[in-house]
Amino acid sequence: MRNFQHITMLDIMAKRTFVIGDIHGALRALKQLLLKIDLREDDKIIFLGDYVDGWSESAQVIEYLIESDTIYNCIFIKGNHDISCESWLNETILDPNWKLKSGKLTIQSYESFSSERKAAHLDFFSRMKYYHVDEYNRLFVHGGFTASNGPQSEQSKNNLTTDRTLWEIAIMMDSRIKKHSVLYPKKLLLFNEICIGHTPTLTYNSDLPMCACNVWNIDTGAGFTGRLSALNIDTKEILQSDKVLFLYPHENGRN
Ligand SMILES: [Mn+2]
Repeated sequence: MRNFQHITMLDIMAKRTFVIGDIHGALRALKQLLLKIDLREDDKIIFLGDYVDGWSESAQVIEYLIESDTIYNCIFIKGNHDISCESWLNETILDPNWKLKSGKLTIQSYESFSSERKAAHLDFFSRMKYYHVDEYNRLFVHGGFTASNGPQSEQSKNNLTTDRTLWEIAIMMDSRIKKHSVLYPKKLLLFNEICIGHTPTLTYNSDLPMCACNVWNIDTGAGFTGRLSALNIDTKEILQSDKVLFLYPHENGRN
């Protein structure tokens, strides 16, 4: 039988994995959240993408993530907004609207950055993963996937950053339909768990991470009126920043 002290020691020694949702330029929320997590050096952090566009510190968020990567075990998933920012840094703008709308503050945030730092950021964007599957067959992706065989078979990698149908399938499912039922979506069974961002839970009047079937949505609307969230994927403990709009009182974010 394990005594209490033994369990406590195991808890302390357990490696933790946190999944963090869409940041959207909110460096203050990110710093606050990481303090709440009280990170240890052997923790793993999986960031679900959309680091930029929204609040005024997009370039600073990227700089902070590059730094964090040297201290902690981090995995960076690529979001649709990151693709836009990467294209701009690369001088191959795909969407001219980005410069005028969601990218406007992001471009401003780069004003004080040298060309060397911009090149380092471009390199960082280019190294982000479109999806990650861990040793427990858990999938981490920004949007979702449509291919029935899984994200590796997706027609276009960009779909992985923009898809909402995976989440829509999960959330529409009747909770009485269990995994062994023929009605259960086969796609979801490819993975033990799936973590996504991209579709703010604010859409469903919640600023907490949501779970539907085996899909966890951790985009709790930090770019809008919500908070930045972290989910401990093993214990399902949730940590959150303050409402981001209170951290940037003179800004509008993506609202
Ligand atoms: Mn987003």
